[in-house]
Amino acid sequence: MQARELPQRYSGIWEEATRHPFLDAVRRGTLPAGAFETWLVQDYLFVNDALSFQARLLARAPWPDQAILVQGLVALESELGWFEEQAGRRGLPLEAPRHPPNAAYRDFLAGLEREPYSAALTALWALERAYLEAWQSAAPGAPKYREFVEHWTAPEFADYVGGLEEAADRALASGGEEGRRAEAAFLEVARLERDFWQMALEGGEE
Ligand code: MP5
Repeated sequence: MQARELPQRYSGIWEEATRHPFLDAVRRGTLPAGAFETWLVQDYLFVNDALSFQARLLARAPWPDQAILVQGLVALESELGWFEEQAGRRGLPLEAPRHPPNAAYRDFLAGLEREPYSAALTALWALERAYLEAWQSAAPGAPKYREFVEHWTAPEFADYVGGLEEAADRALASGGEEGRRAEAAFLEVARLERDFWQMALEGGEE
C-alpha cells in the first residue's frame, strides 16, 4: 500500500475533510466572522499540538527523513508567530480552551506515539495534505482571507507535502500490519479534519 493511494480509496470522507462548506464560504466571502475567529484561535492551539507531535516523531525518524521533518518543524514554529500576529490584529485572545473536536485531535496525535513510525508519518502527511487540498478548494478566496489561502497553497508548501508523501511511501514499502495501521491513521485524520471545519463553522453561530 502506498500513502498516495489513500485519498482516492477513501474519497467520500476525504472530500468531506477537504471540501467543507466552511471553505466554500471562505471562497465566497460569506463566512460569519465568528466562524473564522473560532477557526483561527482553535487552529493556533492545534499547531502547538502538531509541533509537539512532530518533535516526537523526529526523535524516532530514520536519518533520510530527518531533513524534511526538521524543515516542517521550523515552518511550524514560525507559523505560531504568524498566528499570534493574525490574532493580535483582530484582538483575539489565544488562551482559549480547546473545543472538543480539537481536544480529540490533540489526543489522537499524542496517541500516535504508540503507533509504528510509518503510521504516525502517514498521519502527518495526511493532515498536511488535507490542508493543502482544503485551501486549494477555497482559492483564490475572498480578499480578507486571501493571505490564509496563499499560506497553504504556496508551491513551497505543496513541495513539503510531496516530500512527506515520498517519505510515507518509503516507510510503508514493507507492507503488512503497518500498512493497516497507517490506513487507520489516515481515516482518523480525515474524520478529525472534517470535524474541525464543522466545529469552526458552528463557532460562528454562537
Ligand atoms: C493543519 C492545520 C496543517 N493547521 N490545522 C488542521 C486542523 N489540520 C492541518 O498544519 P500546518 O502545520 O499549519 O501546515
